[in-house]
Amino acid sequence: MKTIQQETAQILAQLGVPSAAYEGGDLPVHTPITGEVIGNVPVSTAAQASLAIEAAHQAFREWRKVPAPKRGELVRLLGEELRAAKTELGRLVTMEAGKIISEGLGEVQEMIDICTFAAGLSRQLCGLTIATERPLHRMMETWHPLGVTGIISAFNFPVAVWSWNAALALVCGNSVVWKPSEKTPLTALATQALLQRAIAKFGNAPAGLSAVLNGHKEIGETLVASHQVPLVSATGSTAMGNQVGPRLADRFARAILELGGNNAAVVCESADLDLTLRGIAFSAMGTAGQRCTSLRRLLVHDNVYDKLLPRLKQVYASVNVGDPRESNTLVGPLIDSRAFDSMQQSLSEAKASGAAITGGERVNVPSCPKGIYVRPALVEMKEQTPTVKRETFAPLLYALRFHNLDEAIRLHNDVPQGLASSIFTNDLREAEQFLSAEGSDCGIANVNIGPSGAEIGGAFGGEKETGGGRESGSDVWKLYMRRATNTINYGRELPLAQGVKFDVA
Ligand code: UN1
Repeated sequence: MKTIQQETAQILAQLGVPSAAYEGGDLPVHTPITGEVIGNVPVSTAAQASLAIEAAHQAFREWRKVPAPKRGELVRLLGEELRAAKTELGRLVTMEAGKIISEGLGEVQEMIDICTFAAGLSRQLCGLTIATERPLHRMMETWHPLGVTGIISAFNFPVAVWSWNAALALVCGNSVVWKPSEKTPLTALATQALLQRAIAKFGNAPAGLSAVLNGHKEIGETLVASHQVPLVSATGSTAMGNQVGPRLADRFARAILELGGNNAAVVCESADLDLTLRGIAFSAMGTAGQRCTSLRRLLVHDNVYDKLLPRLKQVYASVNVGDPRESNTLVGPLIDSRAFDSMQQSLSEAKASGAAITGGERVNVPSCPKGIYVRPALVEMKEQTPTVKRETFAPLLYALRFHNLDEAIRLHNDVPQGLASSIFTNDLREAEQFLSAEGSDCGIANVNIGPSGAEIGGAFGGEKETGGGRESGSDVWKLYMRRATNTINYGRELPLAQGVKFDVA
């Protein structure tokens, strides 16, 4: 039997990562599966970060001249590399982030999908032609490449979030510099190696087009401070966004912020409870509750609460928690002991406010004694306390009763975050009210599916403390480009707009 270190090294070698990139460095990488060290990654200094940004800036100056559909060809090639390496990269996501196998593979699928999307998009970066008020004039919009795109990503989607940003940035004519989470540098190195393979097949992409900078906060700070980086896309906690957002605003750079969520499901009286139960289970317990979009608040109509909750408790008590590499596991480990501590802190606060708690205790997984495994917690609250309003990044679901939809929507929106939301109902009026301007205040609002597991084709992100950014599909590409409005006079006169007269001759 291979050790977990041997397996990690083997996958990294297969994906083209040289051993010097993960051996002998000073950033230890712990697999949450067993708590063991599976790599020691050299960290970049702030000076190295500045050099990489300078190289990316020079690369941008060349890349912006390459026709967009040609740039799309590079992203298509990246998609091919990802398809070929799906099993290995998915497995590495499992090893480094602790996701179950199908979620590790799903993360890579999300990368493949955004590459397909972006390759098609590379022929559709179109601007409007706008009617002008002046004769023999034409007005139009042109979209130009923006510059170096900085990407700061979190441990829980260690590679997909990079791909949402990088695939769009590259077809838009930008270069990319990536600071991954210090908890997941190996998957970042592997992804960069796959991009390098695609670049080699592409043939003539400028050097420095993409960089990965492993390390700590200083790297992110360098990206945020650099005048050569006109856009930073940052995914992580609201506290991180609070550091990044104002500094970018200070130098008038663009920010795409995808920060904390506190996502709810509203379960109405008419809901299909079988479907609701499955929707809740995946959203609340999938990825061990460590998605930005994880379901954390369950608002249930008084008339169905006592039917739904006992069934849900049964699911919570019986769901398989364990080694994410086992095929029957649905809930893998927490990322580290800090995640466990913050979960326990929230549980004890909830208890003090009179909550009834099912689960939440450590689960002993004999083959992984140092991994942090926990039974997901279902917490029946009397009211929406400050504890409920705070995001706890763990498998923790607060349940609350409501009596009518207006009250449910009030409770739903009464938190600082605004990422994802959902309603379970078979009543058209209720569904439409929830989706209306007076309904959910989130960036994502779903009917009869949970708040998590968004597809790449839509714009992803949310309001309020979630940061307001959007990534991935729809027309999000516009955030990665600069818009020029062009007015062209093809006549011999010079009529001024608004009828202004200014005759000097
Ligand atoms: C995140 O947790 O930061 O909607 C992203 C989802 C995934 C992305 C989550 N597609 O759950």
